[in-house]
Amino acid sequence: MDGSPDTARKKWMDRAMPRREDPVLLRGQGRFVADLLPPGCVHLAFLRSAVAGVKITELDTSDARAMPGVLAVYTAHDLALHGAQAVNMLIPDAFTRPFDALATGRVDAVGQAVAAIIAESPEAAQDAVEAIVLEIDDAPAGAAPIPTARWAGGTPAPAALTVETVQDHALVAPMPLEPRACLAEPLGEGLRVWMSTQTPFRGRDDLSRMLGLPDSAVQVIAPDVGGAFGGKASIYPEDVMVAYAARDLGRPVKWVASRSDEFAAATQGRGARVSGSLSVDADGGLAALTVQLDWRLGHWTPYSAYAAPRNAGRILPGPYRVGAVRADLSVQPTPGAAVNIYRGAGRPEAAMLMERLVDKAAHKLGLDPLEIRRRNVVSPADLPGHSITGEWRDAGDYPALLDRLAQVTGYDDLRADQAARRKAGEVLGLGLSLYIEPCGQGWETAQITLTDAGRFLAHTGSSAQGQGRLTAWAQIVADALDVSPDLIDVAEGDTDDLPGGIGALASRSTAIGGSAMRLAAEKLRDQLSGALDQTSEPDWPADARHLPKSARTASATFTAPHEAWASGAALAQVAIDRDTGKVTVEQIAWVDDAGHVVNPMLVQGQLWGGLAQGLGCVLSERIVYDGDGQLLTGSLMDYAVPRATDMPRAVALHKLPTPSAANPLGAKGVGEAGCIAIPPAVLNALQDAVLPFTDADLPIPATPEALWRAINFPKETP
Ligand code: SMO
Repeated sequence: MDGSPDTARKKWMDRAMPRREDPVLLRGQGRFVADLLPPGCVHLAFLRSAVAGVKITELDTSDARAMPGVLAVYTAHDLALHGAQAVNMLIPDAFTRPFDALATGRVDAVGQAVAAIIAESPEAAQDAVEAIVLEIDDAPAGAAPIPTARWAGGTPAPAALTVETVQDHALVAPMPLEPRACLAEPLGEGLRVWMSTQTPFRGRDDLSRMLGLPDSAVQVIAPDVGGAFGGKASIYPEDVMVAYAARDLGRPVKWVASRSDEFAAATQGRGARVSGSLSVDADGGLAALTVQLDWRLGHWTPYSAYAAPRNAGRILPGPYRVGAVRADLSVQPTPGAAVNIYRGAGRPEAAMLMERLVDKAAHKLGLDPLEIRRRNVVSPADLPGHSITGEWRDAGDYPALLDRLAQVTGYDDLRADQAARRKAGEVLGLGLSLYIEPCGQGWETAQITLTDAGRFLAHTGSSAQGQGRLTAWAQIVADALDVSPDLIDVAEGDTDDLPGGIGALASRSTAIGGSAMRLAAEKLRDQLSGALDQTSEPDWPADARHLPKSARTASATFTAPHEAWASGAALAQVAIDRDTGKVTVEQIAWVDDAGHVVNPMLVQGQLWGGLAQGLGCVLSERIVYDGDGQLLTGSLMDYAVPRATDMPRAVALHKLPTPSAANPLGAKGVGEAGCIAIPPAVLNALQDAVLPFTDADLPIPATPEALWRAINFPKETP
């Protein structure tokens, strides 16, 4: 990036305009934060703690300050910050634990930043990190679980038996392809900050507050962002440090995380212990559900820390009718990285619990898993409507999802086939899941302008991280304006373009961001057609570009009256190698209700991506800390993300759309569906596969070792 910040920004904007005449997919025009280097830019490196649960007894930076190329060294004592980052208190009785930009007195997590070095090159900064003297003493911190919330409703019905399970979800890493990065440039009285984030406006609000600047003095731009999955939904200590140093030194400051930094210091997902008991009557009718959700939160609370536990609690009992529900939540600060939303955000935990409990009840009663679900699903006649705990739920047809799944898979034949292959010695399982998925609440903004050139420039307050969102929004705008999508340019990710916005998370981008786009487009269409001379047939939209500028821009904010709730059903067929425990996912069949679909190809991409991450959660991914808070899975050598060879042999995606009653598009969310649908279907299939050996609960993830033990040493399986 050459030239002044303004030239750089103009280049970025020019590049953001699609070049549709060029069909080549790899154009080398991606611009991520790591690709940007304004003149005079200096580089920031952190000294990160290698241990946790300690107090700092000595922190000597004098040698580091004297190293060649070093411009500044910061410790907590050198910082003067105002206030703390915001936390969305979705659980009102919960606690907040704001982060320290640099560790203050003690260290609670491996990877926590203790000092920051600014140098002329990234290498010089890193070299100087080695010259800092850090002495520590053991000071373990213990924090008890804090009971915070309860969701309850109904009256228990008479029951014949009760099944129970305890699910310890492994912590997992969101693992976007692009690690976090931040670049802050002094600009006038304030800052321009390039950040790899899902939520540029929240970044602006947090940074301006913590730096003591007005909102208007901080511009945040999220350029190309290479994935996020919830891991870039909150501002981080590193972002604040970068912005602070840029202000302090009056120079552009850049920091790019390594993969190791991300393992230790990016937010993680899941990690909760979910215990449940379900009583059923002799016909398999669900009588009562009691759940304990124990959520670990890591050492600081990101903005959406409470979104996941709240989702898990409030969506129980999932798509089923039950006599009574009671779910209690406790939250707990834990040594280790902060725990935040990760693709699915609490919905996977709720689905995993219900789907296992329902299967266990079916097994006890000698019912087929499909049959017990059919007997208990909420009727479409009751939707939209309120759940037993008072949640508004969108239109949907859960029985039809099950029927379609049974039909497209030839379910009865699959069961017969399984019996035959089992007789021949194979370890084979079939598993079902049925899920619901609330998809984001609140508002989003949009603004559309007809340019002098006769093209429409659409700004969204939402953002994009590689999902192809620009294409979907262009389609929505084109549809409302009745023009070709080729005439629409979409811009996102720059807080100077709109007064406010939220971003891309909670599967809300089409339902809420898209609805805002549609409202703005309808408004612009009415404005333009009202201003056009109607005496002759106008050439639309070409004639409209000659209208006064004021008539050529329209803005809208869409506030969703309700969340859109998606739903779906999935079937997994798995085979386990009895000598190695290796799992082959032979097929996934999946019927998804994402409501009105704007772009089927993008939806398919979301389903596939979520499926892959869902497989990771149930089969292989786990962050492990030892008893001292030491991170044992700090690299991709120790942390097993699924690879191409782990993908299912066959995947069949089917749609059964019921339009949402919560927005004018009728759209629901789909981005997180794979992480909700796939893990319970696969875990149920694995439990079904090992049933000839043991009915003990498998761990999450169910690794090859755990499966091998279940098959070969079933009595020793806990
Ligand atoms: S886990 Mo998402 O980015 O709401």
